[in-house]
Amino acid sequence: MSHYPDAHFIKSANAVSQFVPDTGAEVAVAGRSNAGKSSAINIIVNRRQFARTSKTPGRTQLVNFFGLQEQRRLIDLPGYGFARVSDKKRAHWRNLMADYFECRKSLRGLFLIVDIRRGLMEFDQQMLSFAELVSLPTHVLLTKSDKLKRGQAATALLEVRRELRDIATVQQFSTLTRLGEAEARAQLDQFLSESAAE
Ligand SMILES: Nc1nc2c(ncn2[C@@H]2O[C@H](COP(=O)(O)OP(=O)(O)OP(=O)(O)O)[C@@H](O)[C@H]2O)c(=O)[nH]1
Ligand SMILES: [Mg+2]
Repeated sequence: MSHYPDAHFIKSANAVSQFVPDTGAEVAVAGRSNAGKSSAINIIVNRRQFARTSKTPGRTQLVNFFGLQEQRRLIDLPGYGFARVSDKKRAHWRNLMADYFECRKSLRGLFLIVDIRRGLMEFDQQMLSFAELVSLPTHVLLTKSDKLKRGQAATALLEVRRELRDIATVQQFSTLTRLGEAEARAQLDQFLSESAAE
């Protein structure tokens, strides 16, 4: 059964004016294109193809709002670092992200999805700096852990934990083996139950 039986898609937004009302609490999921954001959401919510996944990078190009419960939302953000888009589209993406992060009072936490084989890349670092600047609690999911041998995955985790210092927490994750599922869910629940920052 789904951890959130009433989970549902609310809407996709391409501009601030289309965002859902900024009340209650929400958690955003960000990361490089194709890192596995939508897949991670599906595992955490325990629903297949709840958020649409794709082998083609750049699948999620809008800010997608999902309702988990009354006044509790999960946001699937468009991936960054996708090379094959025009400068115009990239600028639009940047502005949309900046608008989202700057305006959402209901934002309680950020899940940063990182491919464990790549580690933290430039865009991830930028996202982390931003989260730190606005004191947004952040949790990194090192996903696709199934693609590495156990020892290699453990080393990658230590390396990222060292780089993050106390900026964010981090864990291994895999949508294939469902490694880290319970830990990720507990983190989501914790973010959503936190009260708004003053
Ligand atoms: N082996 C493995 N494959 C994964 C995992 N997570 C995601 N994938 C695959 O990676 C690809 C991209 O996954 P998505 O969830 O669509 O990635 P995304 O970050 O939402 O991508 P965009 O929306 O394009 O930015 C798909 O082919 C997934 O099946 C994982 O933990 N293990
Ligand atoms: Mg996606």
